[in-house]
Amino acid sequence: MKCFERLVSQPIRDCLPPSFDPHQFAYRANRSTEDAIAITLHRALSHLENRKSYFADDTTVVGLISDGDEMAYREIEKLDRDKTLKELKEFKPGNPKVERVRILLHGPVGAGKSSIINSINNIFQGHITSEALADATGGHSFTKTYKTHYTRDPSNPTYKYAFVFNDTMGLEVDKDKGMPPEDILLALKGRVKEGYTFNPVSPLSENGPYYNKDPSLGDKVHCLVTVLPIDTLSLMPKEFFSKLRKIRLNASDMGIPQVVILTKVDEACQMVKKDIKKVYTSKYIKKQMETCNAQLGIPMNCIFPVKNYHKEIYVNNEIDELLLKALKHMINFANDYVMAVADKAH
Ligand SMILES: Nc1nc2c(ncn2[C@@H]2O[C@H](COP(=O)(O)OP(=O)(O)OP(=O)(O)O)[C@@H](O)[C@H]2O)c(=O)[nH]1
Ligand SMILES: [Mg+2]
Repeated sequence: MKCFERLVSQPIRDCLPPSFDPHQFAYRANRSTEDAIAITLHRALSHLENRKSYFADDTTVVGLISDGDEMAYREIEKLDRDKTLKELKEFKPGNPKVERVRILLHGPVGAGKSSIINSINNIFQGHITSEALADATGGHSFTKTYKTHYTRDPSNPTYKYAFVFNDTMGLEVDKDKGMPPEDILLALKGRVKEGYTFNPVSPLSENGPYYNKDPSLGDKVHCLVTVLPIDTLSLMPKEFFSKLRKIRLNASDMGIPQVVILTKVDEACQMVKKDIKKVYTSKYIKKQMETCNAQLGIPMNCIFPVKNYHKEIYVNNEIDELLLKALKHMINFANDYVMAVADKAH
């Protein structure tokens, strides 16, 4: 039986399409019966939870549906939305050489990178927008080109606020699929020009027309954001975390601050789905934040769980609050970085 498995298992795995259902465990690398049991238990318990059953356990699986601790693990101080928005609108980088701080989003396919850009834009515009196109079909990355996304003042659309986002193609576990990690490092250094279409089998060439030979401080990235979908984090292979960690270590060597955004909190926890304000009391969400902390080495206070706008047709304060908290930190970190560069120059 073992011999037979060795003979046929790899060829079957090689044929699996990238869009293969993540809950299908057979012939999938690094998946075991334990994962299947954990997911099945979760489904069963979620079902019971919907019928108002109560569990007081604290295991990973039960945590997924638990009502959470009485004590929140992060202060849920009410963010003054209008005051924060005003501060962000009036923000100016602390280094005169930089007109706008640059935030780069990277992460797996379908993690919600483009949706974060849209969601933040929605807050500033006061209505639902689709600046960065998002897609639900899965498989390979929908975003393929390197583009800077500005947020404009709705009362004066020629005025752009002092922060920009760069969206990237989704990363994949397999080599030669998804965004080449080398291109993320080039983007961090400001080497990738606007409009470049990523090529999974070959990183940007130094001699190509989209290679920026002389990047300014403003072209460089000032804060790197790793976007991960919290609902499928436990299915993410170890190799993928290693890939992300390598990128993070390279960014650290360049002194670039980093943030992790965990999207899809509504899909991960029934309690949060019902009431997004409970995000900091969900044991499951806390556990996933700890996984990121352990796997990537990112401190807990740099990890932000959020829910993006995806099906809503109006903006609402509760969704905004989590996104604004994350944005405020990204901008503060990016500003600290550009100010440190200014200090070094003197
Ligand atoms: N429920 C839920 N869905 C989300 C959330 N964020 C994104 N989505 C959905 O997830 C899907 C993928 O989102 P995208 O923003 O296109 O993801 P991406 O990381 O840009 O994906 P690629 O460009 O393909 O790499 C879309 O259908 C979104 O509506 C979230 O917080 N909650
Ligand atoms: Mg995208």
